[in-house]
This record gives sequence, C-alpha cells and structure tokens, in this order.
Amino acid sequence: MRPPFDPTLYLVTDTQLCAPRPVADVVRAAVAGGVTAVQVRDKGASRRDLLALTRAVQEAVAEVPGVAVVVNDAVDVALLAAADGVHVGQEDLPATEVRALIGPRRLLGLSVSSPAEIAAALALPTGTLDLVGVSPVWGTPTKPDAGPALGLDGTRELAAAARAGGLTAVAIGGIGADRAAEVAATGVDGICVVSALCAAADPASAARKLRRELSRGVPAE
Ligand code: TZP
Ligand code: MG
Repeated sequence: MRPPFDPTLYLVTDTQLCAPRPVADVVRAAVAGGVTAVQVRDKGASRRDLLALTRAVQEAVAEVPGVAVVVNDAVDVALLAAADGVHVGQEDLPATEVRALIGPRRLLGLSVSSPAEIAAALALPTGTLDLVGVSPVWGTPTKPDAGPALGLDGTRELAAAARAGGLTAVAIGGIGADRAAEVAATGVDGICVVSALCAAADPASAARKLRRELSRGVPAE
C-alpha cells in the first residue's frame, strides 16, 4: 500500500545550510552519492515556496528510482505535490489526524524523544505510522531546541522498542561521518542527517563517505 522507503541514509533539507546552492542541486548530488530518502524541511518558507521546493526536490531525485520524498509538517503541501509521505513532530497535527488526511498510500513518520513518546507512538492504531525519527542522538546547532541528547544507549533503547512494534526507526541529531558507524551499530534502520550533507562542500562524496561508514557499523543480524 505504501511507496517504497529505504531509510538507510535519509537527508533532511535545510535551505540556509545549502545556500547559496539551490536545495535541489544539493539533493541531486547527495542522491547520486547514495542518499536513499529525502525529507523537505524549511521552517521559514511560505506554503507556496515549500510547494515549489518540494516539486524541485522531486525532480532532482527522479533519476534514481526508489528515493522517497517526504514533506516535513505540511500535509497540504505533501498532498498537492503528491509526495510519498509526511513527517510530523510531537507539536504538529496528531498522527491519527494526519493519517486520516493522507490516506493509506503515503508514508507517515513521527519524531520521538523519550520512552513515553515511543510508547504513545506504538499505542496508535495499526497502520497509522510507518517510521519514527529517534532524536536527538546528540545535541546539534541545526536544531538547538531538540531537547536532551539520547546518546547511543537511549537511541538503542528507543529504536529497539520501535522495531519490536513493527516500525522503522531512524536516528537524527549531530550525526556526521565520524559517528555514523556507531549510530548504525545501535540497530537503527537508518540515519537522518542535515548539516553533514547540506553544509558539505561536496555532497556527493559526503554521501558516499556516510554510506561507507554505515556499512562498517551495521550489526550482524
Ligand atoms: N530533529 C532532531 S535533531 C534535528 C532535527 C531536524 C537536526 C539534525 O541536524 P544535524 O545537522 O544532522 O545535526
Ligand atoms: Mg514539525
């Protein structure tokens, strides 16, 4: 029912960190280097600009099959752009309401930062959520208000609970190539990065490096 979603290396866009390059150019290069999914996130953009940005990102990933494009927060924009999914935080529209709006054929992700939040996510009706973003692994200037760092142990705990409940778990917050392998080793399905790719001088080679580090860290099944 849902579009394919490969969580291995999930790029979350930041327009300011990509500048002066257009976000779509950074996305195109990062996808060529091994990014497997993209979330369009721009807190400052108008809905009109976010829609245009989403369409530009969709065009940028079109050359590589199977790269999902998810919109942060803006359900209307996701529907208008026929995006693959929506990602919401704890303060956004409730996940059950978002699911009612987007129907069964789109992905829905929710950010979780504590055992209580993952428990609440797992208590939602089956089929509401597809994935959770476990955050923040570490403090990050990209989102200074992200809350206390979970560290590797907290990340492992929340990811294990999510996976036991049938959800995909991705980790976000302060992850660069230097620490990607240790995050992968916690058992998450993938990592989300913003600055490691958006602020990279060469996003394609930065993505290749992240993919190499991730395969070093993947625990034996
Ligand atoms: N949610 C939790 S931390 C974060 C978001 C969007 C920002 C992560 O940015 P970076 O640059 O990968 O640390
Ligand atoms: Mg949000």
